[in-house]
Amino acid sequence: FLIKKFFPHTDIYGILCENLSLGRNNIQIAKEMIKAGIKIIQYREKHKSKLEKYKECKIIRTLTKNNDVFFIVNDDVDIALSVKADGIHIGQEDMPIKEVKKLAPNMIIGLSTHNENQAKKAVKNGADYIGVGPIFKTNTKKNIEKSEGLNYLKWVSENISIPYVAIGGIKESNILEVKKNGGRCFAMISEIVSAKNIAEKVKNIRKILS
Ligand code: TZP
Ligand code: MG
Repeated sequence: FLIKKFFPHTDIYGILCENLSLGRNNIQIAKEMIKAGIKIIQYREKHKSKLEKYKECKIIRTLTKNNDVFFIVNDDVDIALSVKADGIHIGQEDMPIKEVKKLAPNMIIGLSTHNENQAKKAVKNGADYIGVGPIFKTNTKKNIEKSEGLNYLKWVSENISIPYVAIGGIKESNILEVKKNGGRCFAMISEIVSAKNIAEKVKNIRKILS
């Protein structure tokens, strides 16, 4: 199954966010991420019209496909389907996972979780992977449910059988701590998209992880 190919190893899960990208656009950042060797990219854009998001996803789908990069769309199941993304990522306040599965039966579905109950429920309802966080305090996502952070991650690593991705405030400076608490795949927004030199940032992070 496709997900096995992308999630078993310790690595970076890149998430786009144009507002934090120092004036560069999502397409440029996606190209930089690909050049840096990131193998999972999520399109997450809360401030654009459906049409703009669709157009960007269409381009990023081609770029990711040509470079063997896994492409996940946040929130918009319709866009994910129409550009033939590899997966869709949803949150606790989005459509129920069972309904998303009905709409997109062949797509990887990721669900953000913030506590043990949500994680267990995600597994029961058939999520392919879960987001685990916020691990640390972050300014990137406001109004996020609190989590026990590293303790919650540790619990997931010991109790949950599906792939999981740590997220929230992860940086080069604290990623080793995340790894020590069970982190295997690390989702980052600001640390990557706000890096002046993304390739160098990724290289430095990988050095720390290895
Ligand atoms: N979900 C949980 S925390 C978060 C999301 C989308 C934001 C992560 O952004 P950053 O900049 O890596 O802290
Ligand atoms: Mg959402």
